[in-house]
Amino acid sequence: MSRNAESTAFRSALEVIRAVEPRVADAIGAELTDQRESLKLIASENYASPATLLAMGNWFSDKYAEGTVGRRFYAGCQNVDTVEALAAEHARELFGAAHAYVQPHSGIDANLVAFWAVLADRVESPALKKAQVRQVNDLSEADWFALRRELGNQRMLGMSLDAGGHLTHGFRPNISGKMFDQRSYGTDPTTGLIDYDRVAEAAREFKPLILVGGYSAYPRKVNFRILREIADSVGATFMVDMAHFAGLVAGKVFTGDFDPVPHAHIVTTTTHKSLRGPRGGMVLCQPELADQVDRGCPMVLGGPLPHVMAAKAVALAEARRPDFADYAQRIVDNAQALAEGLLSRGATLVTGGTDNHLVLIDVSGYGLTGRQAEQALLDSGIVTNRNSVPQDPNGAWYTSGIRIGTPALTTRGLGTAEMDQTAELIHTVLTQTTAGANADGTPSKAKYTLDAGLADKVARQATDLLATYPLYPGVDLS
Ligand code: DSN
Repeated sequence: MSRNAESTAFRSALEVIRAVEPRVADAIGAELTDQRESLKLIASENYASPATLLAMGNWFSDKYAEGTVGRRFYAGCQNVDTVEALAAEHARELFGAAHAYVQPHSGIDANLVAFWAVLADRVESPALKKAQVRQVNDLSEADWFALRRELGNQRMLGMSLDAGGHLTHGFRPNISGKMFDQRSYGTDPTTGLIDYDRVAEAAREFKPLILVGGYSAYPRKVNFRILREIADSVGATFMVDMAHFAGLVAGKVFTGDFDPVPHAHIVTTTTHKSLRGPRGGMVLCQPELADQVDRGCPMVLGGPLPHVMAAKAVALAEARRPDFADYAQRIVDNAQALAEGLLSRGATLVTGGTDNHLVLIDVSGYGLTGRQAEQALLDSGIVTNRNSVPQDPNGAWYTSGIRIGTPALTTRGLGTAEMDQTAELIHTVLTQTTAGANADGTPSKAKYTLDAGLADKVARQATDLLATYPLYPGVDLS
């Protein structure tokens, strides 16, 4: 396929948009420039292919298609059926899953679908059954009280947010923390690693209905075979949220005990992180949960997004190609090179390194909070996000960590040599940034000082580093 086709497609699209609201066309163009010029190290971001992006920009967006393939609540869904069935088939084949549900709009949607599927499967609730046969509007007030009573206080055990778990795994401000009586497992304070004996102990004491594995800021592999054994020992359903590392599972970097799909009863994911697809979610499950999962609409979801399901089909087809396995391996090679580069320059990393796509720097060693470090790096053209570290004294807003990941830069083609240069740039910024003070002289967790000339110099070096690896090389908007 010619590069010219990509330029023509995106240029024409912008021309059409510009005729209606030029400021939107300008913002889309500016976003491409910004993404091209910055060193994107946000562990949960990537660059979807032009084919994936284009599959979303069309009239599939106009179609309602509540229901499932071949069983819709609207007429005229034959083409939506085609793309939804294709996306599900690619997902099943790619991950070796018995069943795939590709309608969730996001990771939280996917997790909510999974939670409700497990509740419906495991909890005897006549009121829920009524709700699920699409009589939600017919439920009386007494039915709703019964539903709350029957489902309430079910227990969930997931990884704590500050140890690297996700807010949808039972964090109190999230709906998951309100739906469930929740308890969390952390990591060993010395090694930073999951202590499976402690997880087993917590499971024995708490007896959860659902044991959740998976993370968004844990830089190591997780042994899903052991977690499944723990779940089985207490009669829990084992759910894994593989949103962050789905690309490493797809690319067969995580296999055996580290592949969640053969071990978990139900697996959720987003499609836009290391998997490199469109922004969206997905649920994979074992056959006995399939019917419940397919009731995601109307329990949790409204109409699916057919344009995004089309893009999921494209991206999943891409991930089934042999070169995706090479890409997935390079993500990990790059993360390890980045970790080595930082360690050799004196940085402190949570768990002392990585064996996945992300690295968590404890920036307290530089005398900074995560917020100060994040902003100083951004001033220098390096896009990261602040993140709690285990037992973080600065909480979830200021934090003591910076999370960095390699899926995006690996997509651009950067390799291990460039990761060492990236480590040098990060280290330079962090060593040259000084924590600021509040007006009353007390230490500030947000203010900082970084010489503007140095920040500009690093930003230029970052741009130079990226120059050899253009982003969307086939797209010329000029
Ligand atoms: N926001 C995602 C992340 O950055 O990890 C998770 O939801």
